[in-house]
Amino acid sequence: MDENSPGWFSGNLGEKVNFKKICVLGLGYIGLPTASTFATHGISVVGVDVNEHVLATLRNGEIHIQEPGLRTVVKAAIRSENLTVSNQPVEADAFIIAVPTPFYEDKFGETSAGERYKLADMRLVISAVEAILPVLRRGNLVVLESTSPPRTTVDLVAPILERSGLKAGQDFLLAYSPERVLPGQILRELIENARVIGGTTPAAAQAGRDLYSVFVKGEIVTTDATTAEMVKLMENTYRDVNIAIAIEFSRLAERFGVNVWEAINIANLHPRVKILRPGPGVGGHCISVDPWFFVESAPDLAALIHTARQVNDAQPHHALDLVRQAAGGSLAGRRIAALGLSFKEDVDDLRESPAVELARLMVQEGAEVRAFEPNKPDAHFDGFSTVPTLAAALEDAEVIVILVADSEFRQFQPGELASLTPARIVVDMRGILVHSSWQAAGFQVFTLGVGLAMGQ
Ligand code: SAJ
Repeated sequence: MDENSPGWFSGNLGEKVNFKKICVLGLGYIGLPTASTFATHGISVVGVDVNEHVLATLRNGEIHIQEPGLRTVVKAAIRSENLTVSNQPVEADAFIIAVPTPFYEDKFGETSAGERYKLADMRLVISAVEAILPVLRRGNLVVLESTSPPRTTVDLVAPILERSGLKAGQDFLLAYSPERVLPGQILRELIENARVIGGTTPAAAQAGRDLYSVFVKGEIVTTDATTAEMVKLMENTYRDVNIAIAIEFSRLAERFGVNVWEAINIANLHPRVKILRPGPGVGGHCISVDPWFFVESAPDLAALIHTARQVNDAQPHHALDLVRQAAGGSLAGRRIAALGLSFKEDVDDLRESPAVELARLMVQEGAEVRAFEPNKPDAHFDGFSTVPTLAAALEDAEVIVILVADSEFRQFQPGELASLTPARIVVDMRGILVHSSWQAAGFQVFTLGVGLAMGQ
């Protein structure tokens, strides 16, 4: 449906709304950059979070998450006095909800074929919407940014807000606008990416456009709220399914004695093929979560999406087989340096990280794991510890496992590394090591997706 579709944009779009003051609920990876960017663009912003530690950190001029450039923007926002923080919303022209939507760890749905699927935990969205109720006023705009199952804005958010006695579309404006930024590049993508605003009414979409055009330089596309919700889920599901096929190719390559990395590079020379990269699994708080929202909402229609999730979720176990093989058949008592714990390269985010999962599985098999994550040197887990330096992880290791393609690891010189460790076995889960130079330095190299016929 486009803006000219009959019946959709037939209403009065209203005057251009001039937003002076907004409230951003949830000061995490999306809310904090969003709040700060609005503030540095002259809008008065109250950032709301229920976590007192987060508020105290921000009040002290510090930040609680790592993201390139974020500290500078937050500091500028606070210095300008346009950004203040609070534990509850205040009256404002617009409210942006950017709280997490995880899934339940202990509750599952079941398909008619008896297969389990994960269920979205919407409690943080519900409490954020409820927190707005006492301060919601006629003429306000409320925007949900949290990734959510289709129809959440219409079926979950609107009825809660209407408990105020005000009616969505009539007394206040309600829209859905997903964030689409890539961790590691959030501040640039927030401004430059195209943005979709889905209104529950045309006027709401238009007001959303007025709000985000304060800083968005990419194209702003308006549509209805449920389409915008689906767009977000489609983007991440598309990526998840494509990673699943890359992972399946890597398993096939191992079976057939092929180097999948070479095969992918060659296949990608085809003008209409763009195969992604296999790895130890799919993590983070988006790609490994969002496809479940489709499965949950329509299990009978989402078989391919469900299978892709199962392939990706099983991958740490497959990666474990490779480590076991590299270690000579058993991990019991073996000292393993696990390099990289974050869900992907060059970020500090360990949520849903396949690297953490793989480290846990190695520990369960009796390995002594010393993990080093350059972007988060002080993480703690049951059964294994992180060490603050690469040297500490390597000093008495027998096997080195590279889990994440951090820039630091990409620049490894095998000769230098050999002087830091007695280990002469290295397992590469990301296809970043050049076998010949590592072999020349005395290492035996095992790479995910590289079949044994490649001469290991
Ligand atoms: N991964 C692979 N192989 C690849 C690409 C990724 O194994 O070829 C793995 C990564 O290692 C990681 C996971 O997938 O574990 C996800 O990483 P990612 O870089 O694909 O995506 P995210 O989670 O950092 O960000 C995604 C982005 N969505 C898309 O690219 C469609 C981002 O634009 C979204 O804003 C973000 O999800 C989100 O918040 O939804």
